[in-house]
Amino acid sequence: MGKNIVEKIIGTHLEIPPTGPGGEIGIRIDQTLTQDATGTMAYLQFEAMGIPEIRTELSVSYIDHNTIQIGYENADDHRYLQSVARRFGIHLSRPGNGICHQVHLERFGVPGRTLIGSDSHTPTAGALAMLAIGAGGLDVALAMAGRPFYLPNPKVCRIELQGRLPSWVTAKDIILHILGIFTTKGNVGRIFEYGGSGLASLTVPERATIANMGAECGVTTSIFPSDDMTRRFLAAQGRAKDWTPLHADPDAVYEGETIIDLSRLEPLAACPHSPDRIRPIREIGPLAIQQVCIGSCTNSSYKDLATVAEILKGKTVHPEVSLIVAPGSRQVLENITRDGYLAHIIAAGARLMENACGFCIGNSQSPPSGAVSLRTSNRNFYGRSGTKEADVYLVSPETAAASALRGRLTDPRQLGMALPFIPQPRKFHLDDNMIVRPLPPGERAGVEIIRGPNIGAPPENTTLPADIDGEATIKVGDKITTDHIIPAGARMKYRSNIPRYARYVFEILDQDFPARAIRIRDEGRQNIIVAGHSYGQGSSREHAALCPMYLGVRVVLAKSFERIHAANLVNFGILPLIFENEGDYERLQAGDRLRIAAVRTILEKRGPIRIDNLTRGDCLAAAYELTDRQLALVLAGGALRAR
Ligand code: MIC
Ligand code: SF4
Repeated sequence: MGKNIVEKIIGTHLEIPPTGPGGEIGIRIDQTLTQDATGTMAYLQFEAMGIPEIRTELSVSYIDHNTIQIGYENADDHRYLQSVARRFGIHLSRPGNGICHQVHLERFGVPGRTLIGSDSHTPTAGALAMLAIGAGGLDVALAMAGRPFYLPNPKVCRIELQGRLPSWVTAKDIILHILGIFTTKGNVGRIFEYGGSGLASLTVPERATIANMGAECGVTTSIFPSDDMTRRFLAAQGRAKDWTPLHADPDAVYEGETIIDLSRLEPLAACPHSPDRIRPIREIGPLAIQQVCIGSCTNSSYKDLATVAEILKGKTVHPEVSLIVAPGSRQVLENITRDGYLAHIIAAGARLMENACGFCIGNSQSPPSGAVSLRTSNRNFYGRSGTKEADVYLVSPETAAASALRGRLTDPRQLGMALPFIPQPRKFHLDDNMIVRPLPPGERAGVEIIRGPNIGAPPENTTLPADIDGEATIKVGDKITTDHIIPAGARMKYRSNIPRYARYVFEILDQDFPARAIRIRDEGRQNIIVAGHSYGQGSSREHAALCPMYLGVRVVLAKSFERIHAANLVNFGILPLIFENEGDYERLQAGDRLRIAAVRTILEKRGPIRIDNLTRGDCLAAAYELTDRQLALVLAGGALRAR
């Protein structure tokens, strides 16, 4: 029987075979990436493991998220990261060099290799036929230490792209269409593998847009074949030697197939406040807009910005609109500058931002209250932009540029101009002078690691108590994202200081949560979070587990979980439980006193969990989908303690 691309890569990297149906596998990791907002904690954890240097082929530490540097915290984090990189043999991409996923695609990604990154959009590198997966920082630290990475044995679904996109319809519209089909929930454990005749006209950066936003579907990753397009991209990056072909066998087997005829697609938008609320632009109509942000790891490639420049050329942004442009990398910025495109963008009145995450994570360019903001990024979760009362729509760069000129949501086909032709450069202007290479092995040991006052040791959990005597400290609904659990934006500068950052747990839903949780924790009881479906959607930030853990959360009882967050909960010794009967969710209220008698013994024997609701004189059944490895971590109080 033939193999698909995922099976081929897993086949050459498998270290721990599947533990039965629905079980997990362990694979060897060739490359890792971190970014600064999750990286400090990942490296603190790596340090705690006492390993002298990394054991991967390549590990890169990017500084791209917290580049604002108001106060000393971000700058101290950057200095810590730089010293850690020198000490352990890690490449460092300095602030200003670009967004991790864009730079990794340009400079480091290699077809057929495995990559994990402490960022949920790590699958972007699937555009280069890598098996690239987002994970919590602790999992990345373990991979750097040479340990296998565990993932649910994947269900590989084929997405067949046929035909060609019509003019003005883009890769962003393809992935928005896919989000409309698959939505943001119910895809845990799946991998999307792309194939079909439609790939012939999709360049690597366009494939990267699609792979990037697969993360919003909640899939483990997305992957494309390595074909002639891949070869041309790597050659343009001066890395032709990194290319090898990689295709699915003709008789490969999949768990399902979805066929998309590209010629039938049209410009789309994801409406507030979820990336799967997809509607055609023509149907939404000419909504007045106040802000347009072009950039992020989804849409900030050379072609994206060159197209935007051609649309803006000789025109001026609408007087009511603030147009923000943030290139994905310094390479993109240098190339659009040399080729003359940047001048058109600036002349049209765009505000040029640093090559960094910036607006996408809400640490700058929050829109005015009640505003409509069009963004080319990947997430429009409630409050993520930094303005709760703003409506964020996710669109293609073409739609964004057309709308910035008109001051209203505009289908770019209405511009009445021919689609600009942007030739793919045969060779990009290349410059790696903002990548600090590792020191030779003999010189690493003496490097001093520099820690500022904001950088604290990662807190550890205690072993799971014999009984849970807890309270439903908060009850939340469906699709609670990690942005709800622990905000990024202006709060992100406390990423290396858990006691401080923990003050913002559930800030946008319930500002009293931390004080309540600390009171219960200090009474020697446990906090329990009660949630609906897809708890923990979105980012990989392990702080969404670590900060609740610090506040004494021991159990999350939900209808379902997203993959990365569930893994993070287990890594920090928090027990993820699932309602056996979803109806029980309604019978439980915030503030209810909950007891799980003999929880340790029951888990050790894999017995059924019963939760007594002492407030209502009620009881309910809960399930747990934990492998033996995960169960051991929960009992031990997390992966750092279980080593
Ligand atoms: C995001 O887009 O939400 C982030 C910020 O990149 C996160 C990582 C983080 O919270 O640091 C992600 O996607 O994993
Ligand atoms: Fe950065 Fe936004 Fe991409 Fe996250 S989604 S890595 S914040 S650009």
